[in-house]
Amino acid sequence: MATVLSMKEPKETKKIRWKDLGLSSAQLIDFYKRMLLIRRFEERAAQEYGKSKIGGFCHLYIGQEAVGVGAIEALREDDYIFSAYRDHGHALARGMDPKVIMAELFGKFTGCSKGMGGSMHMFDASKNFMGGYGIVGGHIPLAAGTAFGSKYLGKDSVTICFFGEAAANQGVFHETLNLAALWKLPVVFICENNRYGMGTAVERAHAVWDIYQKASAYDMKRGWFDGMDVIESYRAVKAAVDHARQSNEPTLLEARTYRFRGHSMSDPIHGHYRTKEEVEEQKKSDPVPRFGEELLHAGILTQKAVDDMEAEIKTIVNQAVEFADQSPEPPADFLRENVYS
Ligand SMILES: Cc1ncc(C[n+]2csc(CCOP(=O)(O)OP(=O)(O)O)c2C)c(N)n1
Ligand SMILES: [Mg+2]
Repeated sequence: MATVLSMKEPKETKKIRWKDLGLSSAQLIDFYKRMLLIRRFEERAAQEYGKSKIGGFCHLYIGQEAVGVGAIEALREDDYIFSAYRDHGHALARGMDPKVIMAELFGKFTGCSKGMGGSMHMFDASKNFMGGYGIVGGHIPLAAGTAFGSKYLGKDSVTICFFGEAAANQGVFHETLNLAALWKLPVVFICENNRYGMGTAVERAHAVWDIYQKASAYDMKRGWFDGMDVIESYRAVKAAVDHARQSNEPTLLEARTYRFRGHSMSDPIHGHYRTKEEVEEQKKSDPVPRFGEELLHAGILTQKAVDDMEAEIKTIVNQAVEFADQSPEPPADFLRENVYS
């Protein structure tokens, strides 16, 4: 039997820390703050779900924050972002208003999709945040669409597209990679390999466990990075985005990450598909405290600054919940809006 895929392997990549990337202290603090905001926002969303303030599907991004923050920080404002259904973190990383995101979760009219979309349908055209999709892999060709549009119009904006590793087994993933390589589209595909598609482990579903190698069939640039490390995420995505901008060439990146919560709010944290010990082991690499400790150690953050940040974020999240709670439901006649026939 083949060896079981380990999150810790391969480890040979030399870590390039921020000094090599020209990041300022303010940017590094912003990375941490965004990850912390996502973490606290989603912890609160889980509580509100428990109180039935949020209904329907709700997939948390807890554990994967470093991927979204590192990747989105590598973008310009005119670049496009596509996400799947674990999208609150990406929306917050892009700077969407936490109030509007929470209101969407609550199904309120003040939400970014007027309360008609819910957790899986975050959207903000003003930030080129193109959603939020519930069909596994369904959004991957849409990302090729905006990339094609940029190239066709002679603009140098790049599209990035997040999806899970299970989506890389969908036919549409392969069809899109083929066209993106053939047509040389400025798109970076970011596969967030959190090791499970619902309760199915990578090694039970994929013939090739190094997801990034699937791009070799299309002679596409490819690579993997430590998705539990925000600096590594930034470094890898920045390089791929810069390359796409300069050469119109796509890249497939595999972020090796881990989801700490259940697949969705209706699922248990470990279920029968993974052990409590495995989850605890992975939490030793929790991207949020890991980076916080690094910044404290480097003297970029002080404990007082961290405490102040926690307090500020608590207020932001409280205000988001208050706003969502007090907002109106969509009016009944709005049901007919955006319906084709
Ligand atoms: C086309 C399609 N098939 C099945 C489902 C049901 N489903 C929802 S999430 C999911 C697993 C996807 O896992 P992955 O792509 O690894 O993303 P993750 O949830 O780990 O972020 C499945 C099978 C779906 N939403 N769409
Ligand atoms: Mg997965």
